[in-house]
Amino acid sequence: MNDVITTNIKIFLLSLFEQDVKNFVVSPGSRSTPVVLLLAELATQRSEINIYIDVDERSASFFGLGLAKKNKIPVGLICTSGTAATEYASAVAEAKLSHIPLVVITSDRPAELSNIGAPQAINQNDLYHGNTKYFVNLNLQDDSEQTSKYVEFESQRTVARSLDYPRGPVQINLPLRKPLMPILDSEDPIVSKINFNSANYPSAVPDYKQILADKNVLIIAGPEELDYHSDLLALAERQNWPIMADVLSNTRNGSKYVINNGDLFIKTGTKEVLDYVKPDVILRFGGTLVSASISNWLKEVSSSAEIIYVGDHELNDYTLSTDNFVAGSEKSFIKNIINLNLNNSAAYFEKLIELNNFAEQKKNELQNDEFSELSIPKIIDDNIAKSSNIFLSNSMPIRDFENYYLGTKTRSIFCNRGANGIDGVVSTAMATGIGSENNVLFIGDLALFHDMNGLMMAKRYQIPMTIVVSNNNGGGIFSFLPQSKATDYFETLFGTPQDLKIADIATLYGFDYFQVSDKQQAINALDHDAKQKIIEIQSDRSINVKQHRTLETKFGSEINQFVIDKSK
Ligand SMILES: Cc1ncc(C[n+]2csc(CCOP(=O)(O)OP(=O)(O)O)c2C)c(N)n1
Repeated sequence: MNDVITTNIKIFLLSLFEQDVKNFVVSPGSRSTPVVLLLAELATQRSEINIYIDVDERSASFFGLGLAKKNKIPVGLICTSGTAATEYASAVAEAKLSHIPLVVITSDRPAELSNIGAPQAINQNDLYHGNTKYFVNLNLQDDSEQTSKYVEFESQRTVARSLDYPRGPVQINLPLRKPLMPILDSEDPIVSKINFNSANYPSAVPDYKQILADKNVLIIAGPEELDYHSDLLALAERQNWPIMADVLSNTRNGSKYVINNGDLFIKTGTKEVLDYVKPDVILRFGGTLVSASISNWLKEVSSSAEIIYVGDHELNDYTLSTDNFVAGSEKSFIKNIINLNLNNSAAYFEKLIELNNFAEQKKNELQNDEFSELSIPKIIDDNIAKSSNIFLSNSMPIRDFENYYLGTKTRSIFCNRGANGIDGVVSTAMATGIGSENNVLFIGDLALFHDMNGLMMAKRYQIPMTIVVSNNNGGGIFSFLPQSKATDYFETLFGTPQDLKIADIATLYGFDYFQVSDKQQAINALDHDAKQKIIEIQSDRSINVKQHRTLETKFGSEINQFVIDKSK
């Protein structure tokens, strides 16, 4: 016979399993004992269950975020009571903003140990308030059939809530009373799957034919975790609409409909260029754009262009420029408009693509084979396996990829771009590398130091990973910002050089290490068959700013001239 705690925890875990929670990241502790022991036992019976162990809850939560990002199914995080649970806060905030389903399971003291000074007892009720979609305190120790039925229902519904659009994190708090040892090798209760279906998606789209017919339509594809990229490309092809593709849209894959230089056009273009690219209608997909220039431009063009924003992004639009929100499935929306007969000419599409091709060629000529931070995106793209994933850190790696990554292959590109944190980048990247043979993380020195514990997971699970570190000894982004003029204080407050040796980090975690100072060395290092390696590229923050600005100025005058010539 099972005791109550064993029965209800088994029901809880089987319920999670029924709702597809099969990956768990567990951090050790005492209060979670019955949950993790029964989970470990369940994993011996169900091969689909994977349990990853990470002693650092902060890193564990980002690792869970990475697993959910990659596999697009919810991941369970399990920790003990106390500050362990607060360590999850940053990853939970990121998950909320980037719509990643995380099921955060926090073990807790029982009610009678609250607020009386019991050890390791903090207030865990709705701990991530505002950053989770749902919170429930699940009492597993009431000896009643009704409680067991409730556990079965509520744990399944909570997972469903994490998957309900827009997806996001949920917290299940488990107050547990001693004795905490469950009965192992005992019979499993029967748990049935409950189906949660959504009828929210529009089955028919309002009459967009009127808005879209005979118009210059520009698709803007923003960062996206969901899988509708091929539908979007098919739409572009069918209707002859160009796609201005954010680097995180996962649509930069060599399609001739894709414009990868949107940020540079808008950042460096004169009024003539902006007029040249101006559409009548913008169809927006995906989340907040990496490019601040395109976001600002949206505000300007909204006075003359109709902007339709499609998707499950909580109707978020910080540019405040949308005229029509279409909340719901992008796939359904695309299905509804792809075959509309809109009588569009291909002229707008052709002129934008021509401009983009010219821009791409000029950009490469202007870089002139110089080895700099600017050249890293292309070197990485040209010299890693076709199937390799790329994880980009904030802040310069993602920005440089936005501008200098053409994208000719079908790759998954990841970044923690909900809250743009430099915390947890290594841990998240490691998880996205699980199950893939080739993975690259491109990161700055500070973000690497911030989350060095993430490398423990690489070592423990032998995750194949090439880490390319652009080491400019501090925060490179700040040299682009107005505070760089406060020279008396800048280095101390913003530059923050750490003078740490990256080679020592490689040694500590068992990575091979390469320091490269020219393009050929970088290519050789990328090509090296070490399964786990760190490639360090040293650079200088002030030279880096100059290189960016010089290239942008030259690029701007080339495209301005191109547009003037075309308009003659
Ligand atoms: C958790 C967190 N703390 C601080 C910041 C602010 N921040 C943004 S970029 C940055 C510096 C990053 O430096 P590095 O990783 O070396 O990359 P680089 O800017 O040189 O490309 C900082 C501190 C942040 N985004 N997230």
